[in-house]
Amino acid sequence: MAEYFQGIKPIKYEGSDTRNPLAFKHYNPDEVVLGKTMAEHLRFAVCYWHTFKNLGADQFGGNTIIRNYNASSDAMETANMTMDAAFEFFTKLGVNFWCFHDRDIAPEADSLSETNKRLDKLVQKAKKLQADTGVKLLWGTTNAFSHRRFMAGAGTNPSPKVFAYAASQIKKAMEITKELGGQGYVFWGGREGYDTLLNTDMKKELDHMALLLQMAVDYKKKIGFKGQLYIEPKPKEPTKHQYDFDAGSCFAFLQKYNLLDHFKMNVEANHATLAGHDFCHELAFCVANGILGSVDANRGDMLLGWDTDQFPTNIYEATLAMYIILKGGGFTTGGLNFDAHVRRQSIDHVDIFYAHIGAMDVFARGLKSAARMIKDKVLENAINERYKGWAGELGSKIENRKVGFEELESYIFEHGEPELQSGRQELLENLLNDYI
Ligand code: XUL
Ligand code: CO
Repeated sequence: MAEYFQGIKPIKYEGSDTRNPLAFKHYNPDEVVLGKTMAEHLRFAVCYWHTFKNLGADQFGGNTIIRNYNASSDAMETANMTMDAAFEFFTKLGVNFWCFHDRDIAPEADSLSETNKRLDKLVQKAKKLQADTGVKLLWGTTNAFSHRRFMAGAGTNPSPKVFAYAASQIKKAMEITKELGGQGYVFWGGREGYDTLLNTDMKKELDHMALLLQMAVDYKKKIGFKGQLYIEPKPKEPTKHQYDFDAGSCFAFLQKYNLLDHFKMNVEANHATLAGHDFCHELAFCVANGILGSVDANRGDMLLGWDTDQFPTNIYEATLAMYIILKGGGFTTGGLNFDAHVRRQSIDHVDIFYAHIGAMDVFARGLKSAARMIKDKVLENAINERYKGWAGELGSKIENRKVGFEELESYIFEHGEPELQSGRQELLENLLNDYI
């Protein structure tokens, strides 16, 4: 079989002193941290769309990146070569998982049935490559946002015929995700939103979006797909406003439409910042509400207001993120999927290795620091101290609804002004830095 990443050997852990840029300094897959290996904690996944299909085009210019597996004028031959290259990459990098959209792996044909036949060919190939390499599918998904038929949305489209098309595509994508043993299935509502209220029936669109998800839940049961369903929040882009704005609005939506038992969140760092939150806020909200599922690990740029999908490099953020994830019980079906692409000037094949190695090392460092913080109970002790009043008599009376407004008023008349305490933010920031 052709080798696409020639000259690159499997990436090994060499420790923090190595100067080899094609080695891990911190990610040591078999090293045990808090009772599990780093590989089991972090569950790294490579995404197909950015890593193999993104060729550097942006709003102002076309492709800059030339790939040796993208070399055939025959679309199916290119799809086959791309998949061989992808599994070579997963294996050399040493990740255990991958993620894909249906349209990433097989090109669309003139009809849905023809497209599905093409997809089946590539799915059989992926099945064999998964068996040969041991690489597993973290999640599958549908691209129901790129084709012009979806310009006004998929589930939220004003036309029931487009809704039906999206449903058919999701049906097939769920089948192939099951066929490949996928541990999850993601819904990212790429165009499930609006550009102008002047042409939008918002209530109808929200109801229809829920209907599509309810049908997906029914079909999941019908085919016996055991994977976890996820919603991936994003506030805008491509539409002006997306209904899955952030974890909070998704949580409300799932409750309203009785879908909460069936979905968890796939939190993407860059989507969090677009929503005016930070990554850790979204993670903490999900943990607090029992809906953290998986993570799209990437970052935006402080000065650019769009979804730049850059590889994560911020050790501070990765530490706090891993702390929140570990405190939330860690990943079960989910993992850290690098929904990120190299910059358009990073045109060499080796650049996608550098990008992933750096990102994996960042999260490995984050994991190790977070584990030490958990062992030493640094934040836990400080937080317990801050809320300790709630363990006392007054606190437990309030929490157990033993008192109402009148009793609380009498309490204050009797005891007077509450004593105040420092929030200790600066001290805690210093402590966090000590662990990084
Ligand atoms: C888009 C995005 C998607 C989803 C999957 O911003 O993040 O790639 O992760 O459809
Ligand atoms: Co994403």
